[in-house]
Amino acid sequence: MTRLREEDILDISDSLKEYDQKLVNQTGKSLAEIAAHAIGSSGKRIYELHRANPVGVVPITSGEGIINGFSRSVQKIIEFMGFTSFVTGLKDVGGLAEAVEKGAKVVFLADDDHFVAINMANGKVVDNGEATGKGYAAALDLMSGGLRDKEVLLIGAGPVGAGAAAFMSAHGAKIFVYDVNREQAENLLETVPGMQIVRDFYEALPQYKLILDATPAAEIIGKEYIGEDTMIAAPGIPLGLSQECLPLISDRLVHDALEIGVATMLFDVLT
Ligand code: PYL
Repeated sequence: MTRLREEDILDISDSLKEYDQKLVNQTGKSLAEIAAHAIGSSGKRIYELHRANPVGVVPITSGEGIINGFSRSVQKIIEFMGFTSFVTGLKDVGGLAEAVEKGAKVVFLADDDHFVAINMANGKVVDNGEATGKGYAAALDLMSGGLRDKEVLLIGAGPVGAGAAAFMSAHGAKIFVYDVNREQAENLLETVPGMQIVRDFYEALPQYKLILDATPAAEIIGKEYIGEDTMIAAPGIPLGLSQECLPLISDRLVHDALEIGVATMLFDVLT
């Protein structure tokens, strides 16, 4: 899992309203509506049922330690979704205890290997990777006007790619998957009926207008692959597009460091 840098999340808290509007312009739906679409539920219903339950975010010092702004960014995204949320004053075990004592129904916490949301009432655990994949696939479904019977190139068959594949398969997309680790792609085939493996990435790339880039590979897609109707959902950090692509695709590219993943985690763990 790529570890976010402070600069990746620096301005999340202050630009949520602007980002939400960008998502509405691109997909027709808000951040909350995309998250609800990702889990096939009604965001309004989840909000009405659970808005009274506080959500705790616990900073974790293990491994490479705290990322400045990470817990606050997570807390602000949850707050933007209309839920009461707080970052615990204590870290690690003390922080978890503090969250429980403060009545948190859901707790978010991340070390270098896992970022999870835990429903303290029923024990449900949602992983950021799978939720992010579902959230981005939902955004691509909305941005494209519906993935049913459309071909999508899925780059990356890890946890994010697997979450995306599950959503896209359930919504009738024809998925073609490439992973540099062929065995990982083959493993994913077992759980996603009908998906096909792409053998040569750069031979395949020009053939697809809909792309879900779920890899941490940077700048693997150059501007020669961006057509007027290319649409890309890119949960991968760093972004897989080269900088020269951005002016060509800006309004048809969905990409953020945490927002869609956290929003989908919240709705998923409460459902
Ligand atoms: C959740 C992000 C998405 C991409 N990579 C994942 C990552 O950066 N994981 C590390 C998160 C560490 C958080 C640190 C803290 O501040 O609590 N333990």
